[in-house]
Amino acid sequence: DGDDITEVENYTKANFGQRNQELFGQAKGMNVVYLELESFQTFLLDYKLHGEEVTPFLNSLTRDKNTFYFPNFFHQTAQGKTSDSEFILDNSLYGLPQGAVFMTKAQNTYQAFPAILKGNGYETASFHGNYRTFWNRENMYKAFGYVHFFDAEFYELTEDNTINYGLNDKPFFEQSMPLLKSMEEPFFAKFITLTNHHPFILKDEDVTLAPGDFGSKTVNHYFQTARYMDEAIQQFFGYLKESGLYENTMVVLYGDHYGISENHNKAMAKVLGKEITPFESAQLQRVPLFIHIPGVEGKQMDTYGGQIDVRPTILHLLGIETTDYIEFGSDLFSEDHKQIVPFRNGDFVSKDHTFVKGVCYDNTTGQEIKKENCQSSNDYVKTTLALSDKLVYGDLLRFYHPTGFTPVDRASLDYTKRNT
Ligand code: GP9
Ligand code: MN
Repeated sequence: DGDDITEVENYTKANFGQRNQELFGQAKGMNVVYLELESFQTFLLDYKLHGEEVTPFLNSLTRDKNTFYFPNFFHQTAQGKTSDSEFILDNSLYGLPQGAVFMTKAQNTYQAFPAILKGNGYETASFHGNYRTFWNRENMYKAFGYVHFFDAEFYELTEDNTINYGLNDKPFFEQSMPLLKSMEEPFFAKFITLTNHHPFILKDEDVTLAPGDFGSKTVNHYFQTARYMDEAIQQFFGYLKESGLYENTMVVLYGDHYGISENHNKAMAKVLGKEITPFESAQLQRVPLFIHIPGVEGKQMDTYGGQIDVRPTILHLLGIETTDYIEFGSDLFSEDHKQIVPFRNGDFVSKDHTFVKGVCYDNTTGQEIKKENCQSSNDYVKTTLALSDKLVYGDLLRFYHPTGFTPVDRASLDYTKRNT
């Protein structure tokens, strides 16, 4: 009820909300493109297979002058996989410990990123080469206020250009361009890639890298589909330039969740040249985050953070105040950003420590240390997850009315056709 939302509000306002004054508004009025990189883990970056870079384009982006690259960024998803990552990014709330929040809590009230941007004059859309019912996206996107959902129905799918869950990334981006160009600027456009998805298969003609030889078919082929995605993204950047949108568009790229599970630890030990201990397993939950803003000087940001922190970070870059919203993450550029990254199961990685299955590790040595070292961070993680869950389970945002926010009118949204 009202008391519960006040408890959550007091907590998030006391803990988060800080900003970096210099970067606030640096991307004001720009288009925003999100590129969700399916199953992409950070270890792929700058990895060499058979002496070759696996992802040359993304590698170059880590050193690009207009890009902030975060090597210590982690996914925080659980059973909801891709949908969890979408939930966390669009709301700065955690997914649920069991099941997928997209499936079970789509009737809740949210004050999500697309709805906030709409209120700031943006046209909003999600683009994806699978059908709108998958992960219950159709219903959850209405709750988030996406005006358009360009799902598989809006693309030409053939036997030849689909694998696995849907349209391959290259034709996906190619066919997305007319839709993107038809949008009113400024726009927010989220593209969810697909090809780099388990079991990581490609048509022969799309293979440009020999498979790995690590004793796991999954791991061996992962490098090939990651290469394909890298090429697709490079092409997309080319399309943005050709269309004239590039200079006025901030592009945010992030990994949704791991691609290689712990079942492949033996192969991963060969890939990385070290044993995959529980400590290393936690480190492997790194996924990349890139924020590319033409005209703004970027750099490598060693800050520890997670998907929960993306929304406040991006809103601040756009010059949009977040103090009226309930958010469980904080601006990655703020001095006060807590460098503690909760995982959904209560484990965490912080700047100094890693806490897995009740054991505290020192990040620099990877050695077990006294549990007390992890105590204060552990308390924080427990509280923050519990309060986020309280909000989601209780549908508490229905009692919360941010100043200047226009609630979403779901009934006006129909993704079977193009909304106007
Ligand atoms: C399906 C795609 C993959 O549309 O987003 O979902 P995942 O299996 O990664 O959760
Ligand atoms: Mn996924």
